[in-house]
Amino acid sequence: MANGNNQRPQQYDVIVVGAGFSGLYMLYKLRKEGLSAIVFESGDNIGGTWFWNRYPGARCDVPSMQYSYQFDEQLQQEWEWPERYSAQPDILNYINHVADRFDLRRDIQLQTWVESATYKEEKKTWHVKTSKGEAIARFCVMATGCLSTTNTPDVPGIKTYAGEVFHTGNWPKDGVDFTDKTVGILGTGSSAIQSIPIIAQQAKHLYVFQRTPNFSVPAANGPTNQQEARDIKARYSKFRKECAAKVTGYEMHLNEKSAVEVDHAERIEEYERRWRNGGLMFLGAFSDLLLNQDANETAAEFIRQKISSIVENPKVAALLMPDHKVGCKRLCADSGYYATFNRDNVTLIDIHNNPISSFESTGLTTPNGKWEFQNLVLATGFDAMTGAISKINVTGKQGKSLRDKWTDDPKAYLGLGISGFPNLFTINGPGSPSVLTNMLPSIEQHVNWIADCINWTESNGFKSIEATFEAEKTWAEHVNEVADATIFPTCNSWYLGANIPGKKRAFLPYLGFPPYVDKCESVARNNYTGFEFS
Ligand code: N01
Repeated sequence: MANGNNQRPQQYDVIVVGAGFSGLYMLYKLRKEGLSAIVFESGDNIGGTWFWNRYPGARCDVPSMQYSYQFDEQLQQEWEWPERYSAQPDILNYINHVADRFDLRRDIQLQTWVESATYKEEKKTWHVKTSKGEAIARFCVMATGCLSTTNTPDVPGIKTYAGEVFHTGNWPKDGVDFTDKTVGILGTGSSAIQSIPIIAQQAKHLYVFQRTPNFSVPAANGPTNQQEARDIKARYSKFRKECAAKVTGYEMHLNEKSAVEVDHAERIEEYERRWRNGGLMFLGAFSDLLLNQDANETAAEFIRQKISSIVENPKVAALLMPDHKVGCKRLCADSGYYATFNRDNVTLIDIHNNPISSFESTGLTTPNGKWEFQNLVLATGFDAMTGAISKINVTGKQGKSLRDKWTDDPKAYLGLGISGFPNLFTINGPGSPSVLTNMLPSIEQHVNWIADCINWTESNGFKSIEATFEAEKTWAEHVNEVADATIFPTCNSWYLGANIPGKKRAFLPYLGFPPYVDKCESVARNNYTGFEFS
């Protein structure tokens, strides 16, 4: 545990920041390696993303049998997932089970906000200051999550709004009862698309303020297919390896054919099949949906037709139709989202053509009218990938601030190490596949790599390891080069940092789990090329 204010800082081999999926497995792994570690967590319990995102309808869009740890065979054999796509309480339950099963809690300090982390060059150690004291370690691992710093938009007058305000990414623990309330929701990304159908069932009236419509496909969630689960468990480790060989690190059932080379009937049949089966596998309908704009347009048009067939009011349907490429903003998976706009108690308000002029104490005004509501839900997303670390005052060599560095240039070598910041590792940092993949295998791959790297550094008698400026630069160029060959840069998304005013536009995640893993393994095999040691 960290000390109180008057004691000497506790010393560890490694300090880990964050007790979500990444931090928990990092702790488990470090212990296995015989290293001492402490995890600092700001929440009053563990779970990270799945602790904070308790909004109605919060659910994972990667199938449960894949969105789980694979490091322990017995765990993956014994655990039973109730649904095809897990709801937030079930995932949190699983995380808590893992923490107890592996006795992790004794090295996790909750309700501890990490204020700063400072690298002491002469000692080659990290000094971490928290809300509860100080601690020192040779290594520091940021397991702070890719989508954990909420974005609260700076709309004029928003602070004068007098009703209760809830952010989907920081939802009250005891839930919110919207019964008989008029509710406004700002944003129409994944979080909104999941919560809108449920809030609409409760609220007296729901106003949905939409700046950009999003593509969504049915999740087709339901109870776990027991036969399918048994089949996977019978060959779990082989199944995991097969998934790791997919570009996204999960099974997309990618069709090798091109959307523009098959005839219309075959194309529609494939889209219909995917639409019925549900989930993000829709993007695997053809091999070129993320690569070729014409191919992508066929999928976009298919979804627009679906919107038009579901939503009864043609004007509302037209407003819900995105004009960007499918997948350039993350595709959403829903349970009854479009049909919710057929309800009498739901109103869609376009704030793209008629932006919010201002908030007032009872609601907000657009050029088209004044909208009053008792509760406001902000489903306005996150400062992704760099936001959480940038909130901590991280100071590296020569007193350089990581926040300043990332303001100009948000990059990390392999999303793992940062030049100027020795002995600091990021799990799923900028330049890692992370958010374009199934997060769980990505997390485990990073943790395993970091643990091996720490071991190698120490066993070779080095006191510090640092990504070189050149390796970091070359990797970031490669990340962007790969993205430029896809449809990803064609719209404003959080992948590009475009949702945060003033944030430098750069494609943050790396597309391609298998080549990424190969690269990391090759770097390690060759005595950590791109890193320097002292
Ligand atoms: O956030 P978002 P999210 N005025 O950034 C709008 C993961 N996730 O929390 O597009 C008005 O996608 C913004 O509008 P625009 C998943 O990776 C996964 O929904 O910028 N509107 C947008 O509509 C996901 O992609 C799951 O024009 C403003 C919305 O707010 C990621 O988290 C579930 C605004 C934000 O959408 C983030 O999703 C949930 C402003 N000033 C989340 N600022 C699953 O596994 C922002 N908006 C299923």
